[in-house]
Amino acid sequence: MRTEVAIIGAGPAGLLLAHLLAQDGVESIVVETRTQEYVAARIRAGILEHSSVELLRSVGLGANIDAHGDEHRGIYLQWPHERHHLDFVDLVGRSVWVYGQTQVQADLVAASEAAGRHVVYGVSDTAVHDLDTDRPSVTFTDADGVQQRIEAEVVVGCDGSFGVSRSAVPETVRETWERVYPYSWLGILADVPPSTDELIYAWHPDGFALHSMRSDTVSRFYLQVPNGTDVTEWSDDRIWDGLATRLGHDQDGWQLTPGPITDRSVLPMRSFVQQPMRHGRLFLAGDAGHIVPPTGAKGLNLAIADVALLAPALSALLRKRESGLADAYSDTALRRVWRCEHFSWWMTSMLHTSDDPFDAQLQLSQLRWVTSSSAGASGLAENYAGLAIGF
Ligand code: RFL
Ligand code: PHB
Repeated sequence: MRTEVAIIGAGPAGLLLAHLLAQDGVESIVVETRTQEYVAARIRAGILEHSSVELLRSVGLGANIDAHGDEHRGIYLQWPHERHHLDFVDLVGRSVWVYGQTQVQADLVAASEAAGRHVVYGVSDTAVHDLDTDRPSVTFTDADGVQQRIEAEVVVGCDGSFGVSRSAVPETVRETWERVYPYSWLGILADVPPSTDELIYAWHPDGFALHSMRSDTVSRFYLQVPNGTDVTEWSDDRIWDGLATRLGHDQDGWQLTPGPITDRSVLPMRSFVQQPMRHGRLFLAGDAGHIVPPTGAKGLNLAIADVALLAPALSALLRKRESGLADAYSDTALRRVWRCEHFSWWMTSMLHTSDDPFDAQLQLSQLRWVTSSSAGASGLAENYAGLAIGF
């Protein structure tokens, strides 16, 4: 096979990149290890930043967000006996949208199919070659067991945190940073209307809890749990009791309504960055280049921001033979990546409890400051609602 851009990974980064390139008339082929059904069913992120929504709307992917998404002015931050609303629209003039990654993925697949784009699902043994030349290639075994090769001008690794692209950058060139957190999230999806109008991020001596949502009838919750937690240790009753305690059921008349749990899983949390995000004719985008803990809701938004920068850079490189934007891509993307890395680490550190009582006092002091000072609140709001793409 021959194409201009070979894209590894059909998650949000890969499919959105293919969509943006096609708008500039640049051809691509996407290869994906999983089946289309598996990718479509994965339950992950839930919040779109202001800039992500603007970008998706500007490229014809906003209709379902406008019809089914839920615009939120802000979030609640709470600790025992106190709940405070931060209104991002008042603070920084930007809102966020509740619109699940599953829905984003479905919109991208629908657009990809409508345009007849080439996505190869169910591949194995993906490998990249000749990255130092202007004829790089990707090889893989297709679902029928046949060896395939895609010859391209550029290869983009959108293959997430367990992909192969990132390790194709030679060790002598790449630098990596990592932080592994001493806790995980137990996440559940429940068929019950949300008990809140906007997300609640709760600090509690028993551990962090988050009340999120997917729609008027589906709620999403997370509980801080120790690393290595076996999901079967958490019965439905234990989950709802833990959420009720941490989220403040019966405090000031607030009630948490439980319901049938339809999905549950444990997510480990880490921060990771690899730089540069380009080596020769290989570019990295999304989780392939960086990972954030989910507390700041940044993972999906960073993936969108990366490809929004990368698509015009590749169009200029391939259409006009201008390399300026492509040469600047890694540095430009990494400025925003590191800002989001810091914000995600900061939100995580402020809200997750440890065994050290000194930490708890620092966290409560920080929470009181963020919810009572307009400077503190605006800092959180600006980062949460999201910085401009290209920041
Ligand atoms: P994705 O979505 O992981 O897509 C990468 C795709 O590449 C495929 N792949 C390969 N394909 C071909 N050859 C190979 N060798 C391949 N290796 C991998 C994979 O099958 C996959 O389809 O990365 P992308 O596109 O960069 O998008 C990033 C976001 O998905 C990610 O940042 C967020 O979902 C992170 N994340 C969350 N972020 C939030 O903001 N809030 C959340 O609640 C939240 N929950 C999560 C998450 C990530 C999770 N992962 C990765 C384990 C929950 C989970 C479970
Ligand atoms: C979610 O709804 O899955 C979600 C929302 C906010 C976060 C993380 C996850 O910070």
